[in-house]
Formats: sequence, C-alpha cells, structure tokens
Amino acid sequence: MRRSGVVIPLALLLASCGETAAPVGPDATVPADRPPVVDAPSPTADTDGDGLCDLTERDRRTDPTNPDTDGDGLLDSFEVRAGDDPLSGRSPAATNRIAFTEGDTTRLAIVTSLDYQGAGESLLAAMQNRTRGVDDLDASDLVDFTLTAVSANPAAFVGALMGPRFVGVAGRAVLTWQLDAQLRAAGDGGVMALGCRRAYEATLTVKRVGDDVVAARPVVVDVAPAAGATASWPRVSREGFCLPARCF
Ligand SMILES: [Ca+2]
Ligand SMILES: [Ca+2]
Repeated sequence: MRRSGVVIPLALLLASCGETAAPVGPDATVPADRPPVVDAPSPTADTDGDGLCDLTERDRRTDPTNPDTDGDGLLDSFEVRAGDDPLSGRSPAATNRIAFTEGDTTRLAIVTSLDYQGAGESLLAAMQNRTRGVDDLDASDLVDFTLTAVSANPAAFVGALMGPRFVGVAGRAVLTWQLDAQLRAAGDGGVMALGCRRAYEATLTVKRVGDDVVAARPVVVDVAPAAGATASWPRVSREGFCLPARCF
C-alpha cells in the first residue's frame, strides 16, 4: 500500500508555528520597553534645605538630599552661586578658608606663596570681593583684610618689600605674602550677628604694578554663630546654615 502525504520532522513543525522558547524568570511578564516612572522634581521644593531647588539639583547633578554633595564644607547653593564645582570634593574656594565666629574679633592669618620669574618689575597683592554672602554683603563689608609681603627666596632677587608689594623682582624667586583678617565688631562698621553660618568669597590677586593680574587665589570667609546663639535669619537649614529667601 502506498502512503500519501509528506512526513514533516517534528522540530521543523514547531519552528514553523513560531513557537520559540519563552524566557523563564521573575521579569518574564514585564515589558522591556516601558520607561521607569520618575516624578519630575519640583522647581520650588528644596528637600535638603541647602538653598538649591530640587529641579536645579537635578540639572547640576548634585544630590537633592545632601546639602553639601561633595563634602567640602560649602553648601551646594554657595558653590553654584560662586561658579565653583559642587561635585569636585575640593572646591578651589575651600583651599584658603578663614573661619570666624560671630562676635570674635581675633586676627587670623593665612600665608600664600607664588613662584615667579621677574625682570625687575614690582608685584602687588590685593583682595577683591567675589561672591556675596546670603545677606547680600561682600567679604570686605564685614572683614578687615591686610596683606603684607613677608619674604622672598632667594631674598637677593628682590629689591625691597613695601607693605603688600615686592619691588624689583629680578630672577626666579618664591614670594610669600601673609593675609591677616579680622571680623569687624557689630556696631563698629561690622554686621549684626545672624546666628547662622554663611560664607563669603574674595580673591587674593597679585598684579604686576601697572599691568595685568599674574595670580588669583580664592579665599572663603566662613562665619559661624557663637555657641548657643539664636538665629535671627528668616531661613536656616537643618545644619544651621543661613539660606536665601527662596531656593534657586
Ligand atoms: Ca536642595
Ligand atoms: Ca560642597
């Protein structure tokens, strides 16, 4: 007896039906092309109370739950306002820091040096205000700065030291200045105590006399409240920082 029809191998039959092996596991039923649901940050909320709004924190890639994302002691909002990198971990502004306590008028000093190749010119150091504090004051509004040229190495390469100035720098020398800073007392041209911590940024510049700036170093003035002080500022963070009227 002759058999009619075609014998189709079982494996080929399964393939032709489009039956492929389904993945087995907990995600087998979750569509792969659905994006995760993420709430848009609020443009006016400030979850970590650092003065930087949640939406801005997303744009700047800072942590909206950490007021000092890089842990360098400066609020995210201050670093953004100062044009520093709030993610760097070592803001240039944090390198030279002068820390005051409200009401304490002790003189504090920092020393800074510059390796310089001179051709007989004079160099002058000066302080310039840079980033205002949350109270809209400049560093020089509350601090008296004094710059003094203290030493040159080799000394023979410099003609004279006059106040903040090295006169007649001829050859390569390391020039060292001392910056003295003193917080003005309230009622003596100084500012009222706010009872919360804030920062102000200035720049220590070195210029060739009658010429351009040859070096610029940021200096942060950090003012903390006296122990037990009560904040008089309208907005204060959980960590005791004075905050701007609204987050930005
Ligand atoms: Ca914030
Ligand atoms: Ca910081």
